[in-house]
Amino acid sequence: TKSYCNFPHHPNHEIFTEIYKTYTLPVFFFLSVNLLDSRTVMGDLGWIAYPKNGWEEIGEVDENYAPIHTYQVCKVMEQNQNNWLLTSWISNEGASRIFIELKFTLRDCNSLPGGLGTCKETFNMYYFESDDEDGRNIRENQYIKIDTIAADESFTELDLGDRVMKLNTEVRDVGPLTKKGFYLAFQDVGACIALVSVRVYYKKCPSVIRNLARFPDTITGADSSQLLEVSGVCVNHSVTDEAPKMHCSAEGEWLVPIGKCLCKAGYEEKNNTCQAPSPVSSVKKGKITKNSISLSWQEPDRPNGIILEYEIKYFEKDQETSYTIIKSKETTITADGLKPGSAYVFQIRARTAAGYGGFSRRFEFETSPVSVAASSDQSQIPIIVVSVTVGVILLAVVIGFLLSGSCCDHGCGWASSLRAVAYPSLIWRCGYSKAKQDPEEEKMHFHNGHIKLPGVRTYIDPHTYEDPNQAVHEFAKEIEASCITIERVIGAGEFGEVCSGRLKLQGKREFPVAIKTLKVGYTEKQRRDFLGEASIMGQFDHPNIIHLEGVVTKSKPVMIVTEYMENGSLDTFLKKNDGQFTVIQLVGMLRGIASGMKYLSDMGYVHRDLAARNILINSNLVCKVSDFGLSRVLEDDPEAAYTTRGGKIPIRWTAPEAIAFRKFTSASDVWSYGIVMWEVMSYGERPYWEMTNQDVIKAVEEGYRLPSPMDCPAALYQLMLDCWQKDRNSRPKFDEIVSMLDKLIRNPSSLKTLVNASSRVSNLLVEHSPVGSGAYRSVGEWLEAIKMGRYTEIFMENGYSSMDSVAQVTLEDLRRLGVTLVGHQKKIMNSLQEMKVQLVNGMVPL
Ligand code: ACK
Repeated sequence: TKSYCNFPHHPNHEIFTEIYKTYTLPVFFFLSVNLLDSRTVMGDLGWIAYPKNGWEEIGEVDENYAPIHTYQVCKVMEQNQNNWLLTSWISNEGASRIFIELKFTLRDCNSLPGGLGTCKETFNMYYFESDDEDGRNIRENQYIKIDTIAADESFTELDLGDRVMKLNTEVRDVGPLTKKGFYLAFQDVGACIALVSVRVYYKKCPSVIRNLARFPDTITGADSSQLLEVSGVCVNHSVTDEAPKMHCSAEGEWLVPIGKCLCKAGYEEKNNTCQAPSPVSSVKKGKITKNSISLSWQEPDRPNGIILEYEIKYFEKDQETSYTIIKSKETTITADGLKPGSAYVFQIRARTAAGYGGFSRRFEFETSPVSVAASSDQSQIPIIVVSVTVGVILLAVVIGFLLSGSCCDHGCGWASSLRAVAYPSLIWRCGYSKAKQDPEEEKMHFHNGHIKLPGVRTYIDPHTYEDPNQAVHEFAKEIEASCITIERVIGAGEFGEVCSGRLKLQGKREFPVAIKTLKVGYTEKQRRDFLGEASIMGQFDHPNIIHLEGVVTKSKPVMIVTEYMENGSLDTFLKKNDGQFTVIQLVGMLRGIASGMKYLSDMGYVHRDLAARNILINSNLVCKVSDFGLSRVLEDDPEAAYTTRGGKIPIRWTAPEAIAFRKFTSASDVWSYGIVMWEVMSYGERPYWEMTNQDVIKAVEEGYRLPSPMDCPAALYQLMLDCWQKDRNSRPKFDEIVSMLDKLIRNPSSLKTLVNASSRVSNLLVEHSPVGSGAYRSVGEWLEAIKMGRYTEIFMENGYSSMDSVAQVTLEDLRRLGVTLVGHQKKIMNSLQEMKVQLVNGMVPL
């Protein structure tokens, strides 16, 4: 039988090496922990074949003389084959779900010379659990079948000739496991197989620090859809704000962080720790001789504890590899034993009980040259003059300090100009103006008809301030323009460009920000409206609300500075990443938005323009509500259209009562939230597609609602429908939405039930849905309609040029065509399924 098999690895070593290269390419296994990898076992695998003349190990070695454990069997000519290959005992190391990855080649039966009725193209994989190594020899029927394994790619004589390697990779998972380990078994029933490698592994979510909480290495759950809720432990010097939790998915990903820790008073957050003092920022030289340099410095701006000592590192310029460290409890030192006339670089850092802070920037000073030191007293005159001048300036600075506070506190007056002369580095020290830091406390001083209830913060409409500038400075910190570096323009806002850049505040590391600018030539009203957004945003403090860093009003251009959200607006982001997220990830985004909206509604703030385009998303996929325009007639929203009553409203997102009689409430925000849910689950599809605003108003009034997005869990679609109840009092409140989403996240199997194709169809606004819009004239039109236009060419090239031929496409075909993203496969298959349902119902002819 060997002649039929002629496996590429045996005896043709050259071809084998090619296979080996293929399968040793790095894949994604960084979250998996191997329990067995036959490729890396140097000695005997200890596997048993039964009967003895069935599976056989091929005693090959690779180019490094490492053994290659490949087993083959090829009894395709003989009847009733039942060949077992049993592995040795594999400990599961506490994992309750394990994965088995098989690499194998399989001979195509059709390619064998005629009459091979006995030839098979599959084999079976089994397992048997046991607590120890006894039990491998139990009877076959006690093994539990995992699956029948078929090849995606079988090879023929022709392939051998072409040396085309068709190595199959199949992965199966098994769980829940209840014992300490298990055996695997491979049963051949008459195929021509070479089992090239077996890898057994489990997955885990690796330990991580998020929101200042440490989450341990966590083995994934037993169920493939299970999310394990894991509690985090606050890092040193931090305390719980809201109990930190995350969810470890079956794929080994951390999802849906909830809660956070905060650094204790006196500590600041740095690289996920609350550890250390801030760097020393100002270092002055003192006496300098030809062999020594004296230095003094000030305590770090933020010691974050008691400074125990300083570490001073110095080295001769360009000789960094050889440096000296001095430790000192004082804020002065003298470095001696230096070379005359040479430049030295100094860096200083402080240590508290929490450890060392970062080093200061490099300060460079030069020792006196020999000639100067050795020369007459006269040569010292310039030094004395300089010293006296510096002394005078220093005195002026000290007085300046006493009189006017710091430059960054009050703008740069005469004192700061002097300081700029004396300490060039100081003019870069930036900070906030003395704006009131805690609006809660300050609110007591500003009546404006608002009474602060204990424990309940309420939103104050900036309109209630006679002087809008007062409102801005009540809630927003003034930032000096010199603290901001603008890097690039990222978009256009109503009032001017939106830029990305960096903000460097005193005692803080520089960090990225978004900067909205007010264009030149603005009117007073435009300025007021522009800054109004900051007055609103500045009142909020929530992880799902865009955070205001501050405003620049004292110089031009006027700017609003917010945290930077790497992935920009949610609608664009989802469109760009169509089909790429798990349902849990999407629900995580929705949970964040709902949580932000709950906060806003608790504050008594009605958003009025909640839509995916007004949600920003960062690199951790955290969504934050943004766009708090003061003129809540939505001048700046391109989606907003004038209603018959003259208001400007984003019709598709707005509740009927708000459109009809401007009844904007948190309940109308809930309606909009339902539309956002729909946008998210359909990856940024436009609500009601290309229907006109008038048609949308009419359809909604007549009781039509958007159909479920494709692949949408029924529970989520039900929640959308609840948000779109005509009676606003029947809609859920945001806190109920948050609880509902939390429940779904904790119990992901509840998300498995999808809205089925036929009920989706019956609920469609049929004439407007791209999927339901019936007879597509071409394959291209159909693929475009479901946003899969990128595959049109591949379909056409492979003979799927008519809708009739497309109707026959199977999942296997899609894979063969190179549609490898599961999200895309689902989208295409569901659309086909839907068209078939419509056909059966006689609704839409194909
Ligand atoms: O979709 P985008 O990239 O995200 O394009 C728009 C653009 O500016 C005009 O609004 C982006 N944008 C607005 N605020 C921020 C922010 N805080 N972080 C990052 N991008 C932002 C938005």
